Amino acid sequence: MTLKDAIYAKPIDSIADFSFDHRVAEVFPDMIVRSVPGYSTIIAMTGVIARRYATHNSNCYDLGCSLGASTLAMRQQLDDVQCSIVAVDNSAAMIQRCKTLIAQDSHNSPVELIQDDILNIRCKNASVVVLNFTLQFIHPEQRQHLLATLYEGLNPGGVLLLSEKIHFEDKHLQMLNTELHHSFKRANGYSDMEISQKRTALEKVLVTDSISLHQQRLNTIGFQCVDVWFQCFNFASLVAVK
Ligand code: GEK
Repeated sequence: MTLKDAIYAKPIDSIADFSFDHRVAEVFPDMIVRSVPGYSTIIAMTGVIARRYATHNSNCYDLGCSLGASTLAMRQQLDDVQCSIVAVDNSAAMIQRCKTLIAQDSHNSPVELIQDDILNIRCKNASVVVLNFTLQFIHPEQRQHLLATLYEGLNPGGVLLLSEKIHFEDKHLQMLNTELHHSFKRANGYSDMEISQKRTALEKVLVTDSISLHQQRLNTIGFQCVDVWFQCFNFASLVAVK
C-alpha cells in the first residue's frame, strides 16, 4: 500500500533540513512520483537501457537506491543476463524498506543491498552504474571525484546513467522551469504551502548543477559519449558511455 505524502501539509514553525528518515521512506513512492516529472518513465527506461549495456558476469550498481525502484526495473529486464545488482543507500530507513520490497520481487538477478555512503563504494567489474537523483545530494566539491571513481570501476563499453534536478544559466528559463515544476506539483495535489515548506527543507541539501556542467564533468573524466536522453522541465537524465 502506498501512503500519501503529507509531511509538509501543515504549517511548520522551524523547518529542519530534509533527511531520508522513516517518515520520508514510508511515503517515498508517492512523494517522488508527485514531485519528479517523468519519474516513472525514467525508472522504466533505466531498466531498458541497462539491458542494452549489462554484460554476463558483471555488476550493475544502483547508487542512492532508496526503495530500489531502479534496481527492480533493472532486475525485470535482466532475467536472462547473468549479472549481479549492487544497491547502495546510506539511509537505514530506506534500506530496511528496500530489503522487504526486493524480497517480494521474483526476478532472478542476485541483489546485494549495502547501507553505506556511496563515497565509500568502489565499483568493480561494472557494466552499468545508475545514479538516479543521488548526485544532487553529494557536496558539489566531491562530485567530480565520485564520478571519476565510478568511471574507474566501469568496464570499457559500460554505461553511467545519471538523473538529476537541474538549473538553467538563463534567468528566464530558470524562472519558467521552476514555475512549470511547481505547477506540476500543484496538479498532483500539493498545496502552495507544501511546495514552499519542502523547498525550504531542501535548500541546503539538494544542490543542482546545469546540464552543461554535468556534460563537461563527464567529458573531462573521459566518457566516450555523453547525451541527454530525457528531460522534463528542470529534471534531466544523461547517458554516458565509457
Ligand atoms: C529512485 N534513486 O527511486 N550515500 C548513499 N546514499 C545517499 C547519499 C550518500 N552520500 N546521499 C543521499 N543518498 C532513487 C531515488 S532519492 C532522490 C533517490 C530524491 C540517498 C538518500 O538516502 C536517498 O535515498 C537517495 O539517495 C536520493 O530512483 O529523493 O530526490
